[in-house]
Amino acid sequence: APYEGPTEVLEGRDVRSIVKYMKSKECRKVFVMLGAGVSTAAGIPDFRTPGTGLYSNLERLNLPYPEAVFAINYFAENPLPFYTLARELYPGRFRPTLTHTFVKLLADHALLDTCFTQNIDTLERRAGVPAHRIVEAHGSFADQHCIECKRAFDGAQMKAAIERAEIVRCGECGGLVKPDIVFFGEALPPLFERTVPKLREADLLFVIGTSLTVHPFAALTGLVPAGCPRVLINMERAGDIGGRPDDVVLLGRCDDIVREIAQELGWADELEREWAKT
Ligand code: CNA
Repeated sequence: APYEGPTEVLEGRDVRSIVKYMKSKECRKVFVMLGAGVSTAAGIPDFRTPGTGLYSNLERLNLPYPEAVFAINYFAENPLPFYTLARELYPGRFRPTLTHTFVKLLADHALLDTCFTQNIDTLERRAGVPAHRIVEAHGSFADQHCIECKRAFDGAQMKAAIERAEIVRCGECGGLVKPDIVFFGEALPPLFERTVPKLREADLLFVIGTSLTVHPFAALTGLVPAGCPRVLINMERAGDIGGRPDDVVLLGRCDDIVREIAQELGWADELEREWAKT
C-alpha cells in the first residue's frame, strides 16, 4: 500500500524536492536500475506492454509459452525463436534514448555510483555511461559460449549467423552456441553479485522503465537503506516503490520525466547536446 505519512529525507514527493536533494551534500552516491521501458523509445519493444511488448508478438514464433524464448531447456531443443528475437534486439541497430543520456550526465556530474541494467541492448554504453559504472545484470551480446562444452565462440561469426537467423553450433563438440544473455534459471554474472552490496551505501535510487517482475533483479530496490529516497519513473506502478516515506512515483514516459528533472537541475541544454552526439 502506498505510504501516505510525511517524508523524512525529501521535502516532498516531487521533482523539485528530488533535485534539491540531489544538489545537497547528502546526495553523493546515486544508483540507477533500468529495464526495457528505457529503450522502447529507441524502437526496441519491452516484454510486457500490452499490444507492443514482445510477449504479445511472439505468437509467430510458435512458443509453448512466451518465456520459453529465454528458457535454457527450450533453447536446447529449439534455438530458432531465440535467434529470431536476438536478431531484433542485436546491438548496433538502435540509438540510445534521452534517458540513457540522463544516466551519462549523472556520471559526468560525479553522482553516478552504479547503473544496474536488465537490458541486453548495450545502449547504456552507447550513450557514453562509463563501462565501469554499468552492471549488465542479464548479460549482453558481447560474448557467446557453447552451452555444452562452454567454449567461447567468435563474435563476428555469431553476429553473421544471427543476421541470417541461422543456428550456430560449436566447432568442437557440436553443441549449440548462445550469446551470454542470462536465461531464466541461469546465474547472474559474478559482477552483479559483487556489486550488489554497494547498494547499502546508496543516497538515491532511480528505478526506470521496469515492471520489477524479474528476480533477483527486482529485489535490489529493497537493499538500499531506509534514508535513501527511491524514485520510480515508469508508465505504471511497479514493485514496492511507494511504500517507504521517501519513495517518489513519477508516472509517464521516462524521457519526458528525465527532461523535467534535467531542467530543474539546470542540465537541460547539456542533456540535449549530449543526446544529439549519440
Ligand atoms: P517489462 O516487464 O517489459 O517492463 C517494462 C516496463 O517499462 C513496464 O512497466 C512499462 O510500463 C514500462 N515502460 C515502457 N515504456 C516506457 C516508457 N517509454 N517510459 C517509462 N516506462 C515505460 O521489462 P523489464 O525490463 O522490467 O523486464 C525484465 C526483462 C526484460 C529483462 O530480462 C530484459 O532483459 C528484458 N528485455 C530487454 C530489452 C532490451 O534490452 N531493451 C527488451 C525487451 C526485454
